[in-house]
Amino acid sequence: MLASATILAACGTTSENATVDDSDVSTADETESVDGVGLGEVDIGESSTFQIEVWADNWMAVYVDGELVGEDSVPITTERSFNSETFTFDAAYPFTLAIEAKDYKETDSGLEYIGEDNQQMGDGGIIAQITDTASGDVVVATDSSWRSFVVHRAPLDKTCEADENPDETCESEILDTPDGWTGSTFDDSAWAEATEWSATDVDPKMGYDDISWDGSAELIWGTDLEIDNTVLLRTVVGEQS
Ligand SMILES: [Ca+2]
Ligand SMILES: [Ca+2]
Ligand SMILES: [Ca+2]
Repeated sequence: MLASATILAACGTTSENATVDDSDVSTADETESVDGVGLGEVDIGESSTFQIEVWADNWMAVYVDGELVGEDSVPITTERSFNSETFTFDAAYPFTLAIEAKDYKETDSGLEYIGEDNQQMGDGGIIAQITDTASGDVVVATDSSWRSFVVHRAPLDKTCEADENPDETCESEILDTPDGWTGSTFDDSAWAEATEWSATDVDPKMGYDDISWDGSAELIWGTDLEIDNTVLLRTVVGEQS
C-alpha cells in the first residue's frame, strides 16, 4: 500500500507557495489529502514527467487525459505476444490514466488456435506502475481501485471451447466503446472495480520479469480472465478527496 500524502491546494493565498512545507500542512483549509497515492511534494496543475511501465497479456494502449501516449509495439496477432513496454509522458496532477487492454482472440468466438489441437480460450491480464521521474516514486499502480469496463466478452458459455464450429456455437457480448472514455471528464462511476489476480492465476511471462514491480502493483483484469477479452481501465492520479 502506498503511503498517503498531503497536497497543497492551488487556491487562495497559498498558490504562490511552490512546495509543501512540513511545518505548514496541519491547517486543514490549506491542504487537501490524496487517496492511495504516494505523491510527494507536488502542486496541483504543475506539469511533471512520468514513466509508465506496463506488461500485458496480450496487448495494451495507454492514454493520459485522452491523449495516446503509447501502445504495445508487438501486434496482437503475433503468437505469444507477451511483452512489457515503458512510455514517458508529461502531465499535471490530477490526470486521468486510461488503458485499453486486449486478450487475443482469433474471432468473436473468443477462441484461439481454432481448428488446431490446442483450440482454446486464451486468457488475459495486465499490470502497470507509474513513476514520477522527479522524485523516482511510484505514484500509482494497477489495483482494484481502478475502474473496469468489458467491451468484448466471449465465449459466454465456456462449454463451446472444444466445439468443431466455435464461430457458430460460441456466443459473444460485444459493446460499443463509450465515447470519450479516455478523457478526464468521462464519468466512470458506473464501471466495476477492476479485479485483482495473482501471478499464479495469470502466469505472467516474457517481459514481466524485466521490470522491478512495486509492491503496490497488482495484476488486474475483468472478473473472468478467459472470457473478458477487451477491458477498458481507468484511474485518476492525484485526485483531491
Ligand atoms: Ca503484447
Ligand atoms: Ca492471452
Ligand atoms: Ca480470452
